[in-house]
Amino acid sequence: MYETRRKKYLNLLNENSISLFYSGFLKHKTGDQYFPFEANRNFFYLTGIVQENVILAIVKGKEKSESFLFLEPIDPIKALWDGETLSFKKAAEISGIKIENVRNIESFDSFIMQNTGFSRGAKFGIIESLYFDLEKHVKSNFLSEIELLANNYKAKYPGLNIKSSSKILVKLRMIKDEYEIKQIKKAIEITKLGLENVMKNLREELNEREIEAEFNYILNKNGVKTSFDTIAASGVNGTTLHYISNNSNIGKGDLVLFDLGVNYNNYASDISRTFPASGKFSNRQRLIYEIVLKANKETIKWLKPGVSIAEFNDYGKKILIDECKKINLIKEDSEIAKYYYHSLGHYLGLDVHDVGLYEEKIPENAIITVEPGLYIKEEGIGIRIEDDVLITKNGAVSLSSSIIKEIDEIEKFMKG
Ligand SMILES: [Mn+2]
Repeated sequence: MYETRRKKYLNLLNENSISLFYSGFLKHKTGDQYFPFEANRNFFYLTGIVQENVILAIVKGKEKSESFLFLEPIDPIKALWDGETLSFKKAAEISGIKIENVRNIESFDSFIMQNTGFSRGAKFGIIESLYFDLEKHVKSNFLSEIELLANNYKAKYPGLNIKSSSKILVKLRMIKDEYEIKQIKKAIEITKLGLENVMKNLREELNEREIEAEFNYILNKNGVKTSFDTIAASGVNGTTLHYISNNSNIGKGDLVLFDLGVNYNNYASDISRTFPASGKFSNRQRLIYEIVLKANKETIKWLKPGVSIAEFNDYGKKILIDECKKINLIKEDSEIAKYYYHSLGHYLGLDVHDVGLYEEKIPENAIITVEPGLYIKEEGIGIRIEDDVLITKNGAVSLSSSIIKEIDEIEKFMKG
């Protein structure tokens, strides 16, 4: 599978090049504590390996192409403390890179030197370019680790062109293969179990964090983690889009908005549901909920390959506008901005807000979220309903259709 992905990557690449992908390092937290390790997503996409300080080198020569993996050998002393790291054999197995191409990371510099020169060792011919994954992630004037590294190579090898592989990876990652669809389905399945436990235990007298714990409990039991910080927002808190404090007491008659997901084998789900803490929607809540639900369902029905993200956004928004006019919440189209202030969805995959060429049309086998919402601060109502859908040639298929969202079904479930 990873070999197939590397082949696809090679097809979109200039020849006479070496592409370098770095798994990354543990990020320091404080004292002797580190943040949990997250492998660089593009590195993982091409290797399946989650371990720090591993380098993938993909060489595309004129005649032949090959992949190499560089990692630390197992350190028996370190292993006593932290457990064993991947053996070369295991790394070869996971990545599909042949064992003779899996090497000690200490030999990496000489590998680059040898293959970019004119020596007898340069078996791929003349190398003209080095590709790095140079996508900008942080809005800052500081250079990222990978930018610093690319600059170092530029200084060390001024004869080589430095190029970015990021856009090629975005193109590939936008379109999900069968394995990826399966992982996301699995992530959604556990999300469903978590949300059912939430519905079962939701009561007006709880604090938001207590109900969040009911979700986490199911995740823990299933050996998975969240794919992003859970939002469990009651009443007016639901109108703050990225409310993650989850520490308010739930009020009488409140709706509670949950926006949450599971990371399964490095793939994310991203689901939103809104439940009445009492188990019953009020008439007003019902009215607003049905509008959001309509936008959710009709947009999913309408979606197909070839529509643009802009058209997608407009389609769902138009439904919200029309329905809000009908109930006299707004008079002019533009007034919707007061009650709906985010976009309708995003690509989903290895990252919860996954990479995608947002200016291009939505391709077949993309997975996107559909998440309309309405937020009426003055009434303490925040509602969002979000599903994860697969774009097939026959239209969108909701992968989260088994997570209930009809009012009757929710009330019935919560009644037990
Ligand atoms: Mn989302």
